[in-house]
Amino acid sequence: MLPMRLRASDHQAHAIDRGSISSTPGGDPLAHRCDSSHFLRYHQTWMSHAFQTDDARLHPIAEKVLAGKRLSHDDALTLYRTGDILAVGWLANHVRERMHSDKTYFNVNRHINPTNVCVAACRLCAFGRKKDTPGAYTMALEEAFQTAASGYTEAVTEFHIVGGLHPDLPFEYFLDLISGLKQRFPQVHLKAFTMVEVAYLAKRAKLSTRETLAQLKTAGVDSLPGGGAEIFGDRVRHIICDHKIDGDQWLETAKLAHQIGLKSNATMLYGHVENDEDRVDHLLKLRALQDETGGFQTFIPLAFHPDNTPLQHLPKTTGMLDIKQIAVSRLVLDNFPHIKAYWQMMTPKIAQISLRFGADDIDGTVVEEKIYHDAGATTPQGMRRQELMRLIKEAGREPIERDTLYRPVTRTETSVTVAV
Ligand code: V47
Repeated sequence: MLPMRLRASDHQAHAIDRGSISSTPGGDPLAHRCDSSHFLRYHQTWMSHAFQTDDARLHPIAEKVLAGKRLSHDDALTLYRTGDILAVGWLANHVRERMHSDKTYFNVNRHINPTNVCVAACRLCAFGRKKDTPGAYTMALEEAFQTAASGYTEAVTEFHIVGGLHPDLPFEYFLDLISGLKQRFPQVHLKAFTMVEVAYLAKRAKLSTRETLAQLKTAGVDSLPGGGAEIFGDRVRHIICDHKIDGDQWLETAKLAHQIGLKSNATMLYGHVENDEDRVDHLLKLRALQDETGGFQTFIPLAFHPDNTPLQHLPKTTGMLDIKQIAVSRLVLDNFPHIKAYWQMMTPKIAQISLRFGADDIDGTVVEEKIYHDAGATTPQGMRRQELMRLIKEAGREPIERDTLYRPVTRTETSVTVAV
Protein backbone atom coordinates (compact mmCIF):
# COMPACT_ATOMS: atom_id res chain seq x y z
CA MET A 1 0.00 0.00 0.00
CA LEU A 2 0.96 3.58 -0.37
CA PRO A 3 2.27 6.03 2.10
CA MET A 4 -0.52 8.44 2.90
CA ARG A 5 1.50 11.61 2.60
CA LEU A 6 3.11 10.82 -0.69
CA ARG A 7 2.67 13.54 -3.25
CA ALA A 8 2.51 13.17 -6.97
CA SER A 9 5.86 14.94 -7.20
CA ASP A 10 7.65 12.36 -5.09
CA HIS A 11 8.85 10.58 -8.15
CA GLN A 12 12.07 9.17 -6.85
CA ALA A 13 10.97 5.67 -7.61
CA HIS A 14 8.12 4.31 -9.60
CA ALA A 15 7.20 0.74 -10.11
CA ILE A 16 4.47 -0.64 -12.20
CA ASP A 17 2.80 -3.32 -10.22
CA ARG A 18 -0.34 -5.15 -11.14
CA GLY A 19 -2.12 -2.34 -12.81
CA SER A 20 -1.06 0.39 -10.47
CA ILE A 21 2.02 2.52 -10.61
CA SER A 22 3.27 3.22 -7.13
CA SER A 23 5.87 5.60 -5.83
CA THR A 24 8.15 5.36 -2.82
CA PRO A 25 8.49 8.42 -0.65
CA GLY A 26 11.60 10.52 -0.53
CA GLY A 27 10.85 12.39 2.66
CA ASP A 28 8.71 15.42 2.83
CA PRO A 29 9.84 17.79 0.07
CA LEU A 30 7.82 20.64 1.49
CA ALA A 31 8.86 20.51 5.09
CA HIS A 32 11.76 22.89 4.66
CA ARG A 33 10.06 25.46 2.51
CA CYS A 34 6.64 25.99 4.01
CA ASP A 35 6.49 28.74 6.50
CA SER A 36 2.84 29.64 6.15
CA SER A 37 0.65 27.85 8.67
CA HIS A 38 -2.19 28.09 6.19
CA PHE A 39 -0.15 26.32 3.59
CA LEU A 40 1.03 23.68 6.06
CA ARG A 41 -2.50 23.01 7.17
CA TYR A 42 -3.52 22.21 3.62
CA HIS A 43 -0.40 20.27 2.92
CA GLN A 44 -1.08 18.08 5.91
CA THR A 45 -4.62 17.37 4.81
CA TRP A 46 -3.75 16.62 1.18
CA MET A 47 -3.08 12.93 0.98
CA SER A 48 -1.85 11.73 -2.32
CA HIS A 49 -1.96 8.20 -3.59
CA ALA A 50 -0.34 6.09 -6.25
CA PHE A 51 -1.44 6.12 -9.81
CA GLN A 52 -4.41 3.82 -10.15
CA THR A 53 -6.86 3.18 -12.91
CA ASP A 54 -9.17 0.48 -14.18
CA ASP A 55 -8.68 1.76 -17.71
CA ALA A 56 -5.91 -0.43 -19.13
CA ARG A 57 -5.34 2.03 -22.00
CA LEU A 58 -3.91 4.51 -19.50
CA HIS A 59 -1.06 2.34 -18.24
CA PRO A 60 1.31 2.81 -21.19
CA ILE A 61 0.52 6.52 -21.11
CA ALA A 62 1.32 6.67 -17.41
CA GLU A 63 4.65 4.95 -18.07
CA LYS A 64 5.54 7.56 -20.64
CA VAL A 65 4.49 10.43 -18.39
CA LEU A 66 6.50 9.14 -15.45
CA ALA A 67 9.52 8.64 -17.70
CA GLY A 68 9.16 12.16 -19.11
CA LYS A 69 8.46 10.87 -22.60
CA ARG A 70 6.35 12.63 -25.18
CA LEU A 71 2.74 11.53 -25.73
CA SER A 72 1.52 10.60 -29.18
CA HIS A 73 -1.58 11.60 -31.12
CA ASP A 74 -3.29 8.38 -30.04
CA ASP A 75 -2.30 8.87 -26.41
CA ALA A 76 -3.88 12.31 -26.48
CA LEU A 77 -7.08 10.87 -27.96
CA THR A 78 -7.18 8.22 -25.25
CA LEU A 79 -6.84 10.87 -22.56
CA TYR A 80 -9.86 12.67 -23.96
CA ARG A 81 -11.84 9.44 -24.28
CA THR A 82 -11.23 7.81 -20.94
CA GLY A 83 -13.80 8.31 -18.23
CA ASP A 84 -11.13 8.16 -15.54
CA ILE A 85 -10.69 11.85 -14.90
CA LEU A 86 -8.92 11.20 -11.61
CA ALA A 87 -6.23 9.12 -13.32
CA VAL A 88 -5.72 11.76 -16.00
CA GLY A 89 -5.67 14.41 -13.30
CA TRP A 90 -3.12 12.46 -11.25
CA LEU A 91 -0.78 12.33 -14.22
CA ALA A 92 -1.26 15.99 -15.09
CA ASN A 93 -0.69 16.96 -11.47
CA HIS A 94 2.47 14.88 -11.44
CA VAL A 95 3.83 16.81 -14.42
CA ARG A 96 2.69 20.12 -12.99
CA GLU A 97 4.47 19.46 -9.70
CA ARG A 98 7.57 18.18 -11.48
CA MET A 99 7.73 21.47 -13.38
CA HIS A 100 6.54 23.96 -10.77
CA SER A 101 6.26 22.15 -7.43
CA ASP A 102 3.52 24.08 -5.61
CA LYS A 103 4.18 27.41 -7.27
CA THR A 104 1.03 28.93 -8.70
CA TYR A 105 1.21 32.14 -10.67
CA PHE A 106 -1.10 35.12 -10.87
CA ASN A 107 -0.67 38.72 -11.89
CA VAL A 108 -2.12 42.16 -11.30
CA ASN A 109 -3.44 43.18 -14.67
CA ARG A 110 -6.17 45.16 -16.36
CA HIS A 111 -8.02 44.32 -19.56
CA ILE A 112 -8.60 47.09 -22.09
CA ASN A 113 -10.83 46.50 -25.11
CA PRO A 114 -10.45 49.62 -27.27
CA THR A 115 -13.27 48.71 -29.67
CA ASN A 116 -15.91 46.06 -30.13
CA VAL A 117 -16.51 47.00 -33.76
CA CYS A 118 -15.61 43.97 -35.82
CA VAL A 119 -15.94 42.98 -39.45
CA ALA A 120 -15.61 39.29 -38.72
CA ALA A 121 -19.07 38.37 -37.33
CA CYS A 122 -17.82 35.11 -35.82
CA ARG A 123 -20.56 32.78 -34.65
CA LEU A 124 -18.61 32.08 -31.48
CA CYS A 125 -18.64 35.69 -30.40
CA ALA A 126 -21.09 37.90 -28.47
CA PHE A 127 -18.67 40.80 -28.12
CA GLY A 128 -18.25 42.07 -31.70
CA ARG A 129 -20.66 44.59 -33.25
CA LYS A 130 -21.01 45.98 -36.73
CA LYS A 131 -20.12 49.65 -37.05
CA ASP A 132 -22.99 52.03 -36.17
CA THR A 133 -25.17 49.32 -34.65
CA PRO A 134 -26.54 49.48 -31.08
CA GLY A 135 -23.87 48.78 -28.49
CA ALA A 136 -20.96 49.40 -30.85
CA TYR A 137 -18.18 51.49 -29.30
CA THR A 138 -14.72 52.68 -30.16
CA MET A 139 -12.58 54.47 -27.61
CA ALA A 140 -10.90 57.70 -28.57
CA LEU A 141 -7.24 57.46 -27.61
CA GLU A 142 -7.76 59.72 -24.58
CA GLU A 143 -10.61 57.48 -23.47
CA ALA A 144 -8.39 54.40 -23.70
CA PHE A 145 -5.72 56.18 -21.65
CA GLN A 146 -8.35 57.12 -19.05
CA THR A 147 -9.57 53.51 -18.91
CA ALA A 148 -5.99 52.42 -18.30
CA ALA A 149 -5.66 55.04 -15.58
CA SER A 150 -8.95 54.31 -13.84
CA GLY A 151 -8.19 52.51 -10.61
CA TYR A 152 -4.55 52.34 -11.66
CA THR A 153 -2.03 51.79 -8.91
CA GLU A 154 1.62 50.97 -9.24
CA ALA A 155 0.65 47.40 -8.41
CA VAL A 156 -0.52 46.91 -12.02
CA THR A 157 2.12 45.13 -14.07
CA GLU A 158 0.18 44.31 -17.27
CA PHE A 159 -2.38 45.77 -19.65
CA HIS A 160 -4.07 43.04 -21.69
CA ILE A 161 -5.34 44.77 -24.84
CA VAL A 162 -7.58 43.08 -27.40
CA GLY A 163 -10.48 44.24 -29.53
CA GLY A 164 -12.48 43.82 -32.72
CA LEU A 165 -11.33 44.09 -36.32
CA HIS A 166 -12.37 47.68 -36.98
CA PRO A 167 -12.74 48.43 -40.70
CA ASP A 168 -11.81 52.14 -40.46
CA LEU A 169 -9.32 52.63 -37.66
CA PRO A 170 -5.89 53.25 -39.21
CA PHE A 171 -2.79 51.41 -38.10
CA GLU A 172 -1.56 54.70 -36.60
CA TYR A 173 -4.41 54.55 -34.05
CA PHE A 174 -3.00 51.29 -32.69
CA LEU A 175 0.60 52.53 -32.77
CA ASP A 176 -0.45 55.73 -30.96
CA LEU A 177 -2.49 53.72 -28.46
CA ILE A 178 0.52 51.60 -27.60
CA SER A 179 3.10 54.38 -27.55
CA GLY A 180 0.72 56.59 -25.55
CA LEU A 181 0.21 53.87 -22.96
CA LYS A 182 3.94 53.20 -22.80
CA GLN A 183 4.64 56.88 -22.28
CA ARG A 184 2.08 57.16 -19.48
CA PHE A 185 2.76 53.79 -17.82
CA PRO A 186 6.37 52.96 -18.73
CA GLN A 187 6.67 50.16 -16.18
CA VAL A 188 3.53 48.30 -17.33
CA HIS A 189 3.95 45.35 -19.71
CA LEU A 190 1.74 45.73 -22.79
CA LYS A 191 0.36 42.35 -23.88
CA ALA A 192 -1.53 43.47 -26.93
CA PHE A 193 -3.38 42.23 -30.02
CA THR A 194 -4.15 38.66 -30.96
CA MET A 195 -2.61 37.06 -34.07
CA VAL A 196 -5.95 37.71 -35.77
CA GLU A 197 -5.78 41.44 -35.04
CA VAL A 198 -2.14 41.63 -36.13
CA ALA A 199 -2.93 39.93 -39.44
CA TYR A 200 -5.86 42.30 -40.00
CA LEU A 201 -3.78 45.38 -39.18
CA ALA A 202 -1.13 44.18 -41.64
CA LYS A 203 -3.74 43.79 -44.36
CA ARG A 204 -5.22 47.24 -43.71
CA ALA A 205 -1.82 48.92 -43.50
CA LYS A 206 -0.61 47.01 -46.59
CA LEU A 207 2.45 45.86 -44.69
CA SER A 208 3.91 42.41 -44.27
CA THR A 209 2.98 40.68 -41.03
CA ARG A 210 6.61 40.78 -39.96
CA GLU A 211 6.83 44.54 -40.54
CA THR A 212 3.52 45.09 -38.73
CA LEU A 213 4.77 43.16 -35.73
CA ALA A 214 8.07 45.04 -35.82
CA GLN A 215 6.31 48.42 -35.81
CA LEU A 216 4.04 47.35 -32.95
CA LYS A 217 7.08 46.19 -31.02
CA THR A 218 8.87 49.49 -31.63
CA ALA A 219 5.75 51.35 -30.44
CA GLY A 220 5.85 49.38 -27.16
CA VAL A 221 4.08 46.03 -27.52
CA ASP A 222 5.92 43.68 -25.16
CA SER A 223 4.15 40.39 -25.91
CA LEU A 224 0.99 39.00 -27.51
CA PRO A 225 -2.03 37.35 -25.90
CA GLY A 226 -3.15 33.94 -27.05
CA GLY A 227 -6.59 34.70 -28.45
CA GLY A 228 -8.04 33.99 -31.85
CA ALA A 229 -6.62 30.49 -32.14
CA GLU A 230 -10.05 28.89 -31.52
CA ILE A 231 -9.72 25.48 -33.22
CA PHE A 232 -7.24 25.35 -36.09
CA GLY A 233 -9.04 22.74 -38.20
CA ASP A 234 -10.91 24.11 -41.23
CA ARG A 235 -14.15 22.18 -40.67
CA VAL A 236 -14.68 23.77 -37.27
CA ARG A 237 -13.25 27.15 -38.21
CA HIS A 238 -15.77 27.44 -41.05
CA ILE A 239 -18.58 27.03 -38.56
CA ILE A 240 -17.42 29.16 -35.66
CA CYS A 241 -15.28 31.90 -37.23
CA ASP A 242 -15.23 31.66 -41.01
CA HIS A 243 -14.06 35.25 -41.61
CA LYS A 244 -10.96 34.99 -39.48
CA ILE A 245 -7.49 34.03 -40.66
CA ASP A 246 -7.17 30.27 -40.91
CA GLY A 247 -5.25 28.06 -38.51
CA ASP A 248 -2.06 28.06 -40.57
CA GLN A 249 -2.06 31.86 -40.76
CA TRP A 250 -2.53 32.07 -36.99
CA LEU A 251 0.45 29.77 -36.48
CA GLU A 252 2.53 31.64 -39.05
CA THR A 253 1.82 34.97 -37.34
CA ALA A 254 2.80 33.51 -33.97
CA LYS A 255 5.99 32.18 -35.51
CA LEU A 256 6.89 35.59 -36.91
CA ALA A 257 6.18 37.22 -33.54
CA HIS A 258 8.46 34.74 -31.80
CA GLN A 259 11.14 35.24 -34.45
CA ILE A 260 11.30 38.97 -33.76
CA GLY A 261 11.57 38.34 -30.03
CA LEU A 262 7.97 38.74 -28.89
CA LYS A 263 6.68 36.03 -26.57
CA SER A 264 3.06 35.04 -26.87
CA ASN A 265 0.40 32.85 -25.35
CA ALA A 266 -1.86 30.38 -27.13
CA THR A 267 -5.49 29.46 -26.57
CA MET A 268 -7.96 26.84 -27.71
CA LEU A 269 -11.70 27.43 -27.68
CA TYR A 270 -13.44 24.18 -26.78
CA GLY A 271 -16.93 22.97 -25.98
CA HIS A 272 -18.81 23.87 -29.20
CA VAL A 273 -18.79 21.87 -32.45
CA GLU A 274 -15.29 20.45 -32.24
CA ASN A 275 -14.54 16.80 -31.51
CA ASP A 276 -11.64 15.06 -29.77
CA GLU A 277 -9.69 14.76 -33.04
CA ASP A 278 -9.97 18.51 -33.60
CA ARG A 279 -8.67 19.21 -30.10
CA VAL A 280 -5.75 16.83 -30.46
CA ASP A 281 -4.86 18.29 -33.85
CA HIS A 282 -4.89 21.78 -32.31
CA LEU A 283 -2.65 20.80 -29.40
CA LEU A 284 -0.17 18.97 -31.61
CA LYS A 285 0.15 21.92 -33.99
CA LEU A 286 0.94 24.18 -31.05
CA ARG A 287 3.45 21.68 -29.68
CA ALA A 288 5.19 21.45 -33.06
CA LEU A 289 5.51 25.23 -33.36
CA GLN A 290 6.77 25.49 -29.80
CA ASP A 291 9.49 22.95 -30.65
CA GLU A 292 10.55 25.29 -33.42
CA THR A 293 10.37 28.70 -31.74
CA GLY A 294 10.08 28.26 -27.96
CA GLY A 295 8.09 31.48 -28.01
CA PHE A 296 4.92 30.37 -26.23
CA GLN A 297 4.68 31.00 -22.54
CA THR A 298 1.23 29.84 -21.53
CA PHE A 299 -1.56 27.73 -22.93
CA ILE A 300 -5.07 28.78 -21.98
CA PRO A 301 -7.99 26.48 -22.80
CA LEU A 302 -11.09 28.67 -23.18
CA ALA A 303 -14.52 27.17 -22.51
CA PHE A 304 -17.14 28.27 -25.01
CA HIS A 305 -19.86 30.50 -23.55
CA PRO A 306 -22.82 30.28 -25.92
CA ASP A 307 -25.19 32.96 -24.56
CA ASN A 308 -25.97 35.81 -26.95
CA THR A 309 -24.02 34.18 -29.79
CA PRO A 310 -25.50 32.60 -32.93
CA LEU A 311 -24.51 29.27 -31.33
CA GLN A 312 -26.57 29.84 -28.20
CA HIS A 313 -28.48 26.61 -28.76
CA LEU A 314 -25.34 24.72 -27.73
CA PRO A 315 -25.02 23.60 -24.12
CA LYS A 316 -22.41 25.12 -21.84
CA THR A 317 -19.32 23.10 -21.00
CA THR A 318 -19.44 20.91 -17.90
CA GLY A 319 -17.05 20.94 -14.98
CA MET A 320 -15.73 17.54 -16.05
CA LEU A 321 -14.81 18.76 -19.51
CA ASP A 322 -13.22 21.93 -18.15
CA ILE A 323 -11.05 19.98 -15.74
CA LYS A 324 -10.17 17.33 -18.28
CA GLN A 325 -9.18 19.96 -20.81
CA ILE A 326 -6.71 21.46 -18.37
CA ALA A 327 -5.25 18.04 -17.55
CA VAL A 328 -4.92 16.87 -21.17
CA SER A 329 -3.30 20.19 -22.13
CA ARG A 330 -0.68 19.80 -19.38
CA LEU A 331 0.11 16.27 -20.51
CA VAL A 332 0.24 16.86 -24.26
CA LEU A 333 1.92 20.28 -24.29
CA ASP A 334 5.10 19.04 -22.67
CA ASN A 335 7.08 21.99 -24.03
CA PHE A 336 4.76 24.73 -22.77
CA PRO A 337 6.03 26.17 -19.51
CA HIS A 338 2.60 27.10 -18.18
CA ILE A 339 -1.04 26.04 -18.29
CA LYS A 340 -3.49 28.71 -17.25
CA ALA A 341 -6.88 28.10 -15.65
CA TYR A 342 -8.43 31.44 -16.57
CA TRP A 343 -10.78 32.02 -13.63
CA GLN A 344 -13.04 34.46 -15.53
CA MET A 345 -13.89 31.76 -18.00
CA MET A 346 -13.85 28.67 -15.76
CA THR A 347 -15.32 30.30 -12.63
CA PRO A 348 -13.06 30.76 -9.62
CA LYS A 349 -14.19 27.44 -8.12
CA ILE A 350 -13.31 25.28 -11.14
CA ALA A 351 -10.11 27.26 -11.74
CA GLN A 352 -9.08 26.56 -8.16
CA ILE A 353 -9.68 22.82 -8.52
CA SER A 354 -7.71 22.90 -11.78
CA LEU A 355 -4.64 23.80 -9.74
CA ARG A 356 -4.66 20.14 -8.68
CA PHE A 357 -5.27 18.89 -12.24
CA GLY A 358 -2.38 20.40 -14.16
CA ALA A 359 -2.76 24.19 -14.07
CA ASP A 360 -0.07 26.37 -12.54
CA ASP A 361 -1.52 29.80 -13.34
CA ILE A 362 -4.87 31.37 -12.61
CA ASP A 363 -4.53 34.67 -14.56
CA GLY A 364 -5.01 37.99 -12.85
CA THR A 365 -7.11 40.74 -11.36
CA VAL A 366 -8.49 41.68 -14.83
CA VAL A 367 -10.71 44.53 -13.42
CA GLU A 368 -13.11 44.75 -16.34
CA GLU A 369 -13.91 41.79 -18.64
CA LYS A 370 -16.16 42.20 -21.64
CA ILE A 371 -15.74 39.23 -24.00
CA TYR A 372 -17.10 36.54 -21.66
CA HIS A 373 -19.59 38.76 -19.93
CA ASP A 374 -21.20 39.68 -23.25
CA ALA A 375 -21.51 35.91 -23.77
CA GLY A 376 -23.27 35.34 -20.47
CA ALA A 377 -20.45 34.80 -17.98
CA THR A 378 -21.64 35.37 -14.42
CA THR A 379 -18.20 35.56 -12.83
CA PRO A 380 -17.16 38.86 -11.22
CA GLN A 381 -15.62 41.47 -13.55
CA GLY A 382 -12.42 41.45 -11.57
CA MET A 383 -10.86 39.94 -8.49
CA ARG A 384 -8.65 41.45 -5.85
CA ARG A 385 -5.12 40.27 -5.36
CA GLN A 386 -5.89 39.00 -1.86
CA GLU A 387 -8.79 36.91 -3.14
CA LEU A 388 -6.67 35.32 -5.87
CA MET A 389 -4.08 34.45 -3.26
CA ARG A 390 -6.73 32.94 -1.01
CA LEU A 391 -7.98 30.69 -3.82
CA ILE A 392 -4.45 29.51 -4.50
CA LYS A 393 -3.56 28.92 -0.84
CA GLU A 394 -6.74 27.01 -0.17
CA ALA A 395 -5.81 24.70 -3.02
CA GLY A 396 -2.68 23.95 -0.99
CA ARG A 397 -0.50 25.83 -3.43
CA GLU A 398 2.01 28.63 -3.07
CA PRO A 399 0.92 31.90 -4.69
CA ILE A 400 3.61 33.64 -6.70
CA GLU A 401 2.81 37.03 -8.10
CA ARG A 402 4.44 37.28 -11.50
CA ASP A 403 4.81 39.79 -14.27
CA THR A 404 3.78 38.81 -17.80
CA LEU A 405 7.14 37.14 -18.44
CA TYR A 406 6.78 35.06 -15.25
CA ARG A 407 9.36 36.99 -13.30
CA PRO A 408 8.43 37.10 -9.62
CA VAL A 409 7.09 40.43 -8.40
CA THR A 410 8.00 41.38 -4.88
CA ARG A 411 6.14 44.06 -3.02
CA THR A 412 6.64 46.22 -0.03
CA GLU A 413 4.06 48.72 1.20
CA THR A 414 5.38 51.34 -1.17
CA SER A 415 7.19 49.63 -4.00
CA VAL A 416 6.89 46.91 -6.58
CA THR A 417 10.02 45.16 -7.81
CA VAL A 418 10.27 42.75 -10.69
CA ALA A 419 13.18 40.35 -10.52
CA VAL A 420 15.13 40.35 -13.79
O1 V47 B 1 -9.96 34.71 -29.03
C1 V47 B 1 -14.71 34.92 -27.74
C2 V47 B 1 -12.59 33.79 -26.94
C3 V47 B 1 -10.70 34.99 -26.80
C4 V47 B 1 -16.17 33.72 -26.72
O2 V47 B 1 -3.28 35.43 -23.49
C5 V47 B 1 -14.91 33.29 -26.35
O3 V47 B 1 -3.24 35.62 -21.35
C6 V47 B 1 -15.80 31.72 -24.99
O4 V47 B 1 -7.66 35.14 -25.74
N1 V47 B 1 -17.06 32.07 -25.32
C7 V47 B 1 -10.10 36.25 -26.23
N2 V47 B 1 -14.71 32.31 -25.49
C8 V47 B 1 -9.61 36.04 -24.80
C9 V47 B 1 -8.22 35.53 -24.76
C10 V47 B 1 -7.44 35.54 -23.49
C11 V47 B 1 -8.10 35.61 -22.29
C12 V47 B 1 -7.35 35.62 -21.12
C13 V47 B 1 -5.99 35.59 -21.15
C14 V47 B 1 -5.34 35.52 -22.37
C15 V47 B 1 -3.86 35.52 -22.42
C16 V47 B 1 -6.07 35.49 -23.57
O5 V47 B 1 -11.92 34.77 -26.19
C17 V47 B 1 -11.03 34.93 -28.24
C18 V47 B 1 -11.98 33.76 -28.30
O6 V47 B 1 -11.27 32.56 -28.40
N3 V47 B 1 -14.03 34.04 -27.01
N4 V47 B 1 -16.03 34.74 -27.57
C19 V47 B 1 -17.29 33.04 -26.17
N5 V47 B 1 -18.53 33.36 -26.53
